[in-house]
Amino acid sequence: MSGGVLSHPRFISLEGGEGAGKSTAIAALRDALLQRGHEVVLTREPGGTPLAERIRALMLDNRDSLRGDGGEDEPLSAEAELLLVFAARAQHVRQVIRPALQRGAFVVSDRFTDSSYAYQGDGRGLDPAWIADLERRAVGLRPGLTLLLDLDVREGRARTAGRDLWPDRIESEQDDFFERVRAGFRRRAAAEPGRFRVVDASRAPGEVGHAVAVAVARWLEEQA
Ligand code: Z5A
Repeated sequence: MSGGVLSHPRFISLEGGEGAGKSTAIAALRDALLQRGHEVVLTREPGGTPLAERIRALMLDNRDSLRGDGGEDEPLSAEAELLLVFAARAQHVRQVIRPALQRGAFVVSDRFTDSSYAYQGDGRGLDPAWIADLERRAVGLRPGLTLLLDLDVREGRARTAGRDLWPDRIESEQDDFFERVRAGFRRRAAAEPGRFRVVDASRAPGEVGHAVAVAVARWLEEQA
């Protein structure tokens, strides 16, 4: 327990910047757990439930979901963005994550609250004390293990360049935003070495997957 937030040993998150390879690495992580006979629930944030996925679409859509009736743009404020990701998370934790943990499954989430500290805190400049308060009141749960896939910002963006016809609201940010996000993730990892494992994501996908599987295997041994 840390400040009213419970750390759960079967709850694992993957974090990192755009193009870090989380979707690819998550398969290696799932396989490492399945090989040991565990039930694994893969999920993602923002999202993971039908309602939370609708909130995700609202938060990330750059095109028309935020237009008023007259067709005028209505920019989403940083504050509203933060509250939307926490609304989605509150729902996700209660509908999916806690029930799965309670029945003994491992839950692997592509992003969790560390992303809010990095993107809304370091990226948008919102007060981390407010984020901590939301984490405590609306979530109350933290992963026991967080794998941070660390990658040079330009390299990550080069990997995803041209992927989407319309980049989403976050993808449309400039490099300096993503540099602040990366620095925020690295600072959190350095401050919590017991929870974080930093993986060099510049290597080939197979090597990154192997590093993730090894990190999880070691962590499971430490828990035994
Ligand atoms: N967000 C937030 O602001 N606050 C919050 O609290 C939360 C989230 C929870 C989610 O969108 C956005 O929400 C995210 C933060 C924000 N925005 N950003 N940036 P998302 O889930 O769509 O975005 P993402 O998590 O960044 O997804 P991504 O860009 O697809 O990254 P990824 O999952 O880490 O990468 P990937 O899909 O595995 O791979 C991307 C490409 O790189 C693909 O073409 C791969 O073939 C290639 N790849 C992967 N690994 C390698 C290696 N090792 N070498 C070469 N190429 C590779």
